[in-house]
Amino acid sequence: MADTPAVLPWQLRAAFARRLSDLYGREVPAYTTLLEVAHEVNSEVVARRGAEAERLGSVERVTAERHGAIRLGTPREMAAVATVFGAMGMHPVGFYDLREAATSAVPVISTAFRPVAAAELARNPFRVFTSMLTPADRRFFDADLQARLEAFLDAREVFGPELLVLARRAEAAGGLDEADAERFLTLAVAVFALSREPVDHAWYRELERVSAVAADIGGVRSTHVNHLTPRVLDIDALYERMAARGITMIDDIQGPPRWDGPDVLLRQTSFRALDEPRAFRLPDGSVTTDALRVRFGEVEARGVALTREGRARYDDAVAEVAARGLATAAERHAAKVEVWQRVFPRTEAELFDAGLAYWEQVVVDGRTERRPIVYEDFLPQSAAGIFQSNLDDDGRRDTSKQALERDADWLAGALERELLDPFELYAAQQAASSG
Ligand code: OOG
Ligand code: NI
Repeated sequence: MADTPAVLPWQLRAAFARRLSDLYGREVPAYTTLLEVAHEVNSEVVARRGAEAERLGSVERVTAERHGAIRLGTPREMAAVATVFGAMGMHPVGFYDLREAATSAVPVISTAFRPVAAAELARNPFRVFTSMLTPADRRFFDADLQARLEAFLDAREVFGPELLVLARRAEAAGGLDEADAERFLTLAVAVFALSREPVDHAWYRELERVSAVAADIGGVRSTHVNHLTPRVLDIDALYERMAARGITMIDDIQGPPRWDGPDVLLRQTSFRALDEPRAFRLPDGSVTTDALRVRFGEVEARGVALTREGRARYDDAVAEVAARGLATAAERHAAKVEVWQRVFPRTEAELFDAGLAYWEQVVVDGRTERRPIVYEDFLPQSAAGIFQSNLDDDGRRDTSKQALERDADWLAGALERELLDPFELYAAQQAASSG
């Protein structure tokens, strides 16, 4: 049998997450402020509430936890990133169609790469929300723009051959030796650094008129991390404290409301995208500096994973609140609380008994007890809200045109690997725990 490699997939994942976080902190200083406030809030919650605060994850795990968001252009890039994340023990889970979930022009479909085994999640839960542009969707791009966009994307090389060779080696061998690991991490992190190469001004602005997201993806010859998101134990406290530090937050906390029942799924909020200086090449060949606002900071609080039935209740509740068309964040929040009190039980035990949420059987002091399984995934409505609240312009979409069919099977084909179903993963974890 071959020797165990010196650097295991989870160690690559943890090191990648740490280096990406350092990079993003240098590029977007407000992210560092967000991390400071998140640490402050987490320590205070644990000091105040003790062990109960750690029911959904130890303070060490929660404080180290991050998700990233990246945006790519082609099936080839998606297959390449799947190989790179595969080397780190991260697998594609779930299909999200943000074209449908967003009211402004967000022409992407997405998945999340993450560890799936409970032991791997416990070692390091780093996950990356990964979106892919859909240039063939006529509601956004006419045939001429599609052709030019695809030609532009096909001509760029985001993931170089050396990185892919190392990634394949890591996946096949279950890790890398020290020297290869160092090279792999250096190359992988470099992919997501903001490029200094001048952006073609006319091309970028042409795409931007259709969709700011399309311009961010297809207007440049490289990619970059869009945001990195720490996890907090009290997102309401964090929201207030960021505002007090002078950082403008978006209006809402997306997802479930603050209420006196169990925390379910995921609550998220973000600070607005900041101006970042970027070099542009003008039609006459000269280079100038302008500002782009695409990258932002986000924070999240995680709750218990819901079953399909629980999730259907959640989706109905969100739709009911949205249908009221309320004008302010305070009104929307109050409406959510009111709906929640009607549709969700007040205790975790009732959620479990009704088959609405997943649990894991654990033995505590000789007694078996049901513990919540934490939601490790994302929410399409919240993701759309996060995308949207950071666009200055809604872009345009022609709904009289035929939508491009894209589904989980199509995405699995593009990724050249199995696309896992989050519900099945949670159900298997629950079943395994109770023998
Ligand atoms: C992704 C937006 C969605 C989340 O956490 O739901 C997201 C993006 O802006 O690329 O990050
Ligand atoms: Ni995010």
